[in-house]
Amino acid sequence: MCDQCGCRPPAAEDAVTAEAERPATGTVTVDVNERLLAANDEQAAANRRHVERLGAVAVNLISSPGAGKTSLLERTIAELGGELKIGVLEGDIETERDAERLRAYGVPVAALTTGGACHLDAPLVHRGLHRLETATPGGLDLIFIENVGNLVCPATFFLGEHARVVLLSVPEGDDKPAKYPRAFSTSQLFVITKTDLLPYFDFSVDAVTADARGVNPGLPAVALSAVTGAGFAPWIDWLRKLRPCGRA
Ligand SMILES: Nc1nc2c(ncn2[C@@H]2O[C@H](COP(=O)(O)OP(=O)(O)OP(=O)(O)O)[C@@H](O)[C@H]2O)c(=O)[nH]1
Ligand SMILES: [Mg+2]
Repeated sequence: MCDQCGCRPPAAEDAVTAEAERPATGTVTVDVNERLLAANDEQAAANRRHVERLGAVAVNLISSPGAGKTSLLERTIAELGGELKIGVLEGDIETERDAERLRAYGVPVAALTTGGACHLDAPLVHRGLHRLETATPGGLDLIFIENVGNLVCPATFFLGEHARVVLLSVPEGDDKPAKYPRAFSTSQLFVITKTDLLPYFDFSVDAVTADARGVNPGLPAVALSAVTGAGFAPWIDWLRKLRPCGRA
């Protein structure tokens, strides 16, 4: 799927275990990936300083496709937009559909279209920050980065965010944190979405929270619905408390 982070589809003759995929003779692939990630991390650190110069904090949203990232942002902007100056970097493989949804709420949105890559990287976010800066000369309080829908590769790429939030929706199942541990172990908040659907799915909020804390002990969690607004207050409070990271 992606030629940057090493997640190429295996050739038919490849064995299916990581052990078997390890090169017999050397570490060439690993070295290339390490250099790529080191360059990304360097740009990400610069992004973070850039965000702070704008007076803002940045939040990176990660989930599988359709878990409810854009819906969460729509309702969050509606609730918090009058209090905080919000900007969005909207990541998608193709189309500006999500960016258009959020522009309808009157906030500046820079669409970051990856053209195939399954995650955002720090250089792309850097370009987006300049576009947001041009659109908002007065600065911003809060910058959301909606990552490409994917629970695997985005977890490896630091973008310069002050906080990373992993979303999991009720229809996806409550067994996912241990199966996709990096997304959960590198996040500062776990948001369980679409809780209005709990009556229709065999999904335990307690079990999924315990599973997430198995890979990231003490990880705070909130459970909410962007449709009904249930559970939104703790999420909004968590966002408000982030602000001192970037502002006096
Ligand atoms: N029932 C219910 N549906 C929701 C909720 N939040 C989002 N949805 C629906 O789930 C679908 C996907 O929502 P999006 O917000 O577009 O999801 P996303 O994570 O931004 O998707 P990608 O950007 O494509 O990865 C849409 O049909 C939403 O209406 C929710 O709280 N409850
Ligand atoms: Mg979206």
